[in-house]
Amino acid sequence: MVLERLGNSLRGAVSRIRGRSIVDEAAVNEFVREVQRSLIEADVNVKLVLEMSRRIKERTLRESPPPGFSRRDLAVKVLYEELTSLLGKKPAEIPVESKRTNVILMVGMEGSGKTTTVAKLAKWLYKRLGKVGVISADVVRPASKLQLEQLVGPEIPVYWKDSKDPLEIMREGIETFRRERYNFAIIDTAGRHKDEEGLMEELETYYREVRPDLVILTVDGTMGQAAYSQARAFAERVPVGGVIVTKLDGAAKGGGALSAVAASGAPILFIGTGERIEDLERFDPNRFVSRLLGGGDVVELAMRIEEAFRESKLMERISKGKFDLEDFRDYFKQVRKAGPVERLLEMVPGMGRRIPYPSEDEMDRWMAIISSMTPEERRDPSLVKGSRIERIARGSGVTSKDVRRLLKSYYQAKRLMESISSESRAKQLFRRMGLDG
Ligand SMILES: Nc1nc2c(ncn2[C@@H]2O[C@H](COP(=O)(O)OP(=O)(O)OP(=O)(O)O)[C@@H](O)[C@H]2O)c(=O)[nH]1
Ligand SMILES: [Mg+2]
Repeated sequence: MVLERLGNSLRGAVSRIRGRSIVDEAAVNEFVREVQRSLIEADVNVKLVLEMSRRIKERTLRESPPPGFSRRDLAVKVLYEELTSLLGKKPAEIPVESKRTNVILMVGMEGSGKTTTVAKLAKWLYKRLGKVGVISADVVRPASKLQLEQLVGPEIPVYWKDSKDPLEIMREGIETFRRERYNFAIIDTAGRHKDEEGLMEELETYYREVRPDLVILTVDGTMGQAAYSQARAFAERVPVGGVIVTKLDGAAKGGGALSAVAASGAPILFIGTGERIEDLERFDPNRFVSRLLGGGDVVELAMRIEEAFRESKLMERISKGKFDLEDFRDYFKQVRKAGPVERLLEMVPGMGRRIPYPSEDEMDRWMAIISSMTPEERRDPSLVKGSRIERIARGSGVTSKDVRRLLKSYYQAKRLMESISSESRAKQLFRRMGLDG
């Protein structure tokens, strides 16, 4: 498993705080210190660690856990979220055009894993997205052609020619793959040091002359937080579209490398997790952190807390009779975002069973209608009548009948939610009295 040590110590911190009976400030401090130690050991930048631990502490102590959850649970959820944002936002897209040969230029320091990664990526793309050719343009190390051929196997052609001019090889290689309508051409280049000005200039020339669709930088994961200045140095010279952090298998400093690359602003596309051709994984901070913390358990906890937060906020508004069209819209936005309908309708207990769920088209219309209202109308739906209905219908490109239908659904939902909310309050009361509602 990637980042074994870091994962172990973070999981240790999580299980210790979850095992405590009382989670007070001292316990949170202890938890945060343990997390700090784990991250610093993995070579994450001290400043980043301090900022992050301050946020964990503050959020865990300040936010109040939603009903049914403890501060323990909250601490774990906050850790999950903060680690995820330490590693970047969401997985970056691989920009590809379907109708022509996409050219990818692989760059990176000497020995960072360019050649190996070109082969891995070629295989990855070949399996999923079409025909892939590889261009061996490393004239410093001509053996890299053989290295590539051995790695990619017979399905993926390697273009090479006996020339001292890398640009000539690149151009002719691209031309060849274009003619044969390949979907991708991936160029392997020679390793270069960021302080070797001449070589960096050469890289700029490659970029200018070849105009690749995507420049990918390989960064050696064993270098830890030094990855930051490396990623920056390359990005200052050529537009780096994505980074592949290599050698994360067994890299003690891998956490440092990943967070440093994320901090440099470049999206991490993949990680390299071994020497074999299949050891390449798409990088998604959420999934990565969830695995680091021991799998679905923690993520599920985080999601349940998130839902409980939303639900309790909504319930509070409902019980105060404040459920307005903005809440109505937020509710459906949430429903949509989180996917499978059945699960979501449980967000408000009982709601799914009693409100007919709108079709996607209808939901689009509802969203458009609500957007055409003024904020006052959204907050006080009783204002929406007469000529206002016609204005809103015109503004959102629907009929006034549609607007009336939306209003009807809203009032239905409001009544229903109010009755559920008083029912559940009655249930809570019964439970407190020792009766089962
Ligand atoms: N364990 C492990 N080893 C890797 C990984 N990626 C590359 N390597 C190894 O790192 C060494 C250098 O890899 P190359 O692909 O040759 O690196 P390069 O950047 O092309 O090197 P130059 O062309 O000399 O600049 C090789 O021994 C690879 O097998 C990885 O993800 N995990
Ligand atoms: Mg190489």
